[in-house]
Amino acid sequence: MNTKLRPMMGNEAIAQGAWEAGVRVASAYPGTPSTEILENIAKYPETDIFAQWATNEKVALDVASGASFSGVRSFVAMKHVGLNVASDTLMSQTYIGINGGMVIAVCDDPGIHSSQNEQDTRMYSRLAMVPTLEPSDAQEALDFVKLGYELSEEFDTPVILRSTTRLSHTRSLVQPGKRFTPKPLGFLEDPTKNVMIPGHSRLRHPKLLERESKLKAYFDSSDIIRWDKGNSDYGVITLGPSFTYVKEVLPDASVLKLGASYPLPEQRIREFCNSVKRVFVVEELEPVVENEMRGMGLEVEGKKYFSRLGEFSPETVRAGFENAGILQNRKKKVSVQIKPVVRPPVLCAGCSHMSTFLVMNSVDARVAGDIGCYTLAAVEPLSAIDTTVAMGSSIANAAGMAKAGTETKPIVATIGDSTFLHSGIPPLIDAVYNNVDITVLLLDNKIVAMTGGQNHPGTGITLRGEKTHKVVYEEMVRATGVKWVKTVDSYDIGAMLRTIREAIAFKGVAVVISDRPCVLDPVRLKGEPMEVNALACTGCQSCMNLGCPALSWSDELFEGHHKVKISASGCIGCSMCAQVCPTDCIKPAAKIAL
Ligand SMILES: Cc1ncc(C[n+]2csc(CCOP(=O)(O)OP(=O)(O)O)c2C)c(N)n1
Repeated sequence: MNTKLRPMMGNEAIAQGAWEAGVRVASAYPGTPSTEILENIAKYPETDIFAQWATNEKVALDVASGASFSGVRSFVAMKHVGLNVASDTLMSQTYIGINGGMVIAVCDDPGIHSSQNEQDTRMYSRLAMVPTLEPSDAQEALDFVKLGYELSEEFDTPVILRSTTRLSHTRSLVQPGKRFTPKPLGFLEDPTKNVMIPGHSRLRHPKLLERESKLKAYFDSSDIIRWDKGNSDYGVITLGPSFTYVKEVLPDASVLKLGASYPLPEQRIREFCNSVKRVFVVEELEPVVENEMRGMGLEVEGKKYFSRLGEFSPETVRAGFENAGILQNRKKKVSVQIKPVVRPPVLCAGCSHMSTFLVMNSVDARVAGDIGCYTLAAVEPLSAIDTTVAMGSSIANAAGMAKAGTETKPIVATIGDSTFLHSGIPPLIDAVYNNVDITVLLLDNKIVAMTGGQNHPGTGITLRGEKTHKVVYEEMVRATGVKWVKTVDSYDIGAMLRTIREAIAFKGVAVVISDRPCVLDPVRLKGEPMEVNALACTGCQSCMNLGCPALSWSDELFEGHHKVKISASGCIGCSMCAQVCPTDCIKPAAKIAL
């Protein structure tokens, strides 16, 4: 084992921490910014750690819970919204506590870089009364995972390790260590602890309250709550990556760094407040620490100067302290204004989602969308998605629209393969059970494309790249009671259009499976590029409506209007543009040359 200091991404350090802590079972569902944690755990030998992709976050937590019941250390990772899915288990697990230690890494996304919201996981810490550790850099991420297992086992509790995009995806130097191998404990026979029925839960609830006060006392004397003494005019209480911004902006300030955001070390906070004239809390997202301090009767300033929205940076933290009168307003520097070119995310050249959503427009459907790469079809030029709520919502949203009875358009739910397996099956059963008339379009691109191409039960390959059972969607869909199912290659736009029309005409739940692998994963597809015969192109816009990034308008004018050109390096030769061209002017490059 190489124990030399080396740069690691926060997520890599979390994985290293799990391995060093002797974790036996690790489970996750991918989601930015957490995905690389399990990908890195899977690099350690299987004899050390069993690592798996779960179908969703609740399943991931339940697998970890099972391993903990059996007396080994278990680990779970997810993005912040994943905890919504896993929260039902979390709320019982906190009553049960643990047998083998359990750490749940939850990665928040302040600034909504790649999520549907920017909820603050620290709210769940309070709801579930689960201790929550807040590393500021990659070394702490590693150390706090290990500490998490010690706390978990000492206080009989799952522990949340909270990261954010900045920490998860930034590299800093880390000192890796050796693996500790805890002795497996075996199953703990204790129904009052393991079986959550009212009579037992009632006995467990007071234990949570006891646990909370013991943890408070622990954090009051723990060195992860760090006090950097400085100027007594003001002091700053902060945590996570914000700590590094505060140190950069106010290197000599008195700072109380909270290595844990729940429960708060009340004694230390009071001492700190007594030592300075003004106290600021610098925390991203919700005023969680600030409000609890107010509840302790302390005078504190925070969100008045530091936003509840988005991600902090040294600049935003500096601006907050300028507004609070702690730092002088910097003179406006004369600077060259560099305006970055806006590059909105687009579907890839040749993405099979383009044709399916083009067809949605052709049939003028009311489209209940879901979450995945295909959500990009909501924006121009496709503009083909009417609603997007949360993972797995599309089918039940469509069912609700159908039952509302106000819709004049055909109602179609569109859902990706991973999302279908994550949370699309219960709503499909529901739709059949309640006799709704909708079409479901299952977009099987054979990968979790959105999060970077992970495997899932529909690919038949495990996290470690081993072959396993592969879900057969037609069989699964029929098993829910659906009577009308057809699979069609979405590169064949005509066939897709005919199939969708048939599905819409069917009374009841009809399922169309779009069968075409992602152009990037597992292998990058590159076929013979297409070319436009500029003499025949009328600039009619039909092909441009696909939103393919390999297509653009030519600079030169032909007969007074722009024509389409195709980037030979971008085009993968899928031919979808050629299929929709009314003048038949798009052909494989070699054919045009002839
Ligand atoms: C509860 C939750 N977990 C994870 C994610 C991250 N995430 C967004 S879309 C997606 C799955 C996308 O895969 P798929 O449905 O197959 O569509 P594709 O991107 O391949 O088109 C994931 C894991 C999320 N947004 N919400």
